[in-house]
Amino acid sequence: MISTLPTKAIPDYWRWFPEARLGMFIHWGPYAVYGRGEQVLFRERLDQHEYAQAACNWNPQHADPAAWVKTAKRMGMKYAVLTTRHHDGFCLWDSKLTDYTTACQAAKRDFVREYVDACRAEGLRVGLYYSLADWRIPAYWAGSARDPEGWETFRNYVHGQVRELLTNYGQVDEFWFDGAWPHSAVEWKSWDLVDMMRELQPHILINNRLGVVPKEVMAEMGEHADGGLGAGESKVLGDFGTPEHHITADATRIWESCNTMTWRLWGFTNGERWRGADQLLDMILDAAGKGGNMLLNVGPTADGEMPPEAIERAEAIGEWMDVHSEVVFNTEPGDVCEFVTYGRQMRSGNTLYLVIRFWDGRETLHLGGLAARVKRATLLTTGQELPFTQTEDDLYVHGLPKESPTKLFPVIKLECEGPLEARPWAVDRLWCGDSGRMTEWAAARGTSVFTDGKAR
Ligand code: FHN
Repeated sequence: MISTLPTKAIPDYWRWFPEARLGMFIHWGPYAVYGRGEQVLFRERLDQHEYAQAACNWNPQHADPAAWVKTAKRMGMKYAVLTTRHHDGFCLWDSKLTDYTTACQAAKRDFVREYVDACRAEGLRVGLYYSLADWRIPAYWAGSARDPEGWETFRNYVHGQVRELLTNYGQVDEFWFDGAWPHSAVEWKSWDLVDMMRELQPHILINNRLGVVPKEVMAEMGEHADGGLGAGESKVLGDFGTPEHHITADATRIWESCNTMTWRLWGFTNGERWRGADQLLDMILDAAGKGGNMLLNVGPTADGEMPPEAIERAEAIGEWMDVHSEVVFNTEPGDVCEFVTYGRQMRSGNTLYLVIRFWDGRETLHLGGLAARVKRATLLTTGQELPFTQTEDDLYVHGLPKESPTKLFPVIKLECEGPLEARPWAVDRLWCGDSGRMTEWAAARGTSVFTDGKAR
C-alpha cells in the first residue's frame, strides 16, 4: 500500500487514484469520421451545418466499449476516462437537453451507458470527460459580457448536462473537465458546479480544469464548500492536477499526466505515428517514479474499433505487467541512489526495484551508493536468483545474461535487510545537493591537476 504521497493527506475514498497509477483516456466522437483529430471542426473551420450532418449520420456499427475496456485492462490499467462530449458539442449519451446525441441520431445508442457498464464489468473505475466548450454555440465564443443572455442559457445547459451525467450513470469516480478556455471560473460559475457535483457524488474526484477563481472573487466567497477556498488568494478549483503532454511532479496534490499513445492528436487520425511500447512504458514508469498517474489516450476509429496499433502496445505492455506489475503498483516513487545511466528505481518497504532501460550485455551490474545491505537479488523478469557482492559503497550484481530477457525493461529486485538508505555521497543526483559530499572521493587521487595528483 502506498504509505506516503508527495501531497497532503487525501481522504481514503480517493486513495484508489494514486494506487491505480494508470488509466486509459478515450477520445471518441464524430470527428473520427474525418480521421484528422478531435479538433477538425475548429482547426479547419468546417461548415457547421455539414459537420452537424456528418455527426448525425455517424453510425459506428462495430463500436464495442467492452472491447476498449478489455484492452485497457490488458495493459494493466485500473480506470478509464471517456469523452462524453468534446468541444464539437456532440454527446455520446442520451441527454434530455439536446437531440445532438448518439442516442437520438443514426447510432441510436447510449455509448456512455455501454462504457460505464463495461468498466464495472471489468472492475475498472469510471471516469467521464466533459468539455465545457461547445464550438457550435455563438454565446460560447461571445462570452458573458457580449451576450449575457445567450451565455446564461449556455451555462445552464452545461450545468444541466453535468447533472445528467452524475445522476443517471451510477457512481462516477473521476470527472475530467476540459474546454474552460477562454472563460473564467466566474463565468462558468464553477464553484456552483462543484457544489452540485459533490452533492450528487460525494466521493468523486474532479480535475483542475474549471478555470481559476480570481482573488477578488475569493474575497467575496470566504469559506467555500470546495475544500475551503481561502479568501485573499486565487485558486484553481479541483482535486487533481492534469499535466498534459508532459510528466511533471506536483508536490501539492495528486496528479495525472495525460498523454497520447500517438505523436500528436487525441482523436482518431489517419497517418499518425505511434509511440513504441517501450516509450509508453517508460512514460508510465516516469510518472510512477514521480508519484503520479499516467492517463494514456487512444482514439477509436470512426467505426468504434480500437486501432490495431493500440491493441499491439497494450499486449506488449500487458505481457511485461504480467511479470513486473509489482514494480508499478503499491510502490513508492523516487530513486534511492544514482542510477540514471541504467534506468529507474521504485521502492516498496525494504525492497528496491532497478528498472533497466538500457541493457548493455555486461555480466555484472554495478550500483554505487546503496547503504542498505542486500539480502537477496533476483532478476524479476525470469525469476532467476542472482549472486552479488557488496562493499560499504558499492553493489555488484553478477550472472546477468548477455541478451536482455525482455523486449521492454528487465528489472532486478533487491530485497534488503533494512530501510532503503543511500550513502551520504549518493543521496543527491549529480548537479544538486552539497558538492562537498564528493570531496573525499576526489581527494583519494590527490589535490593537483598533475596525473599523480601531487602538488609541484
Ligand atoms: O483541446 C483539448 C484537446 O482536444 C484534448 O481533449 C486535450 C486532452 O487533455 N485537452 C484539450 C487541450 O488541452
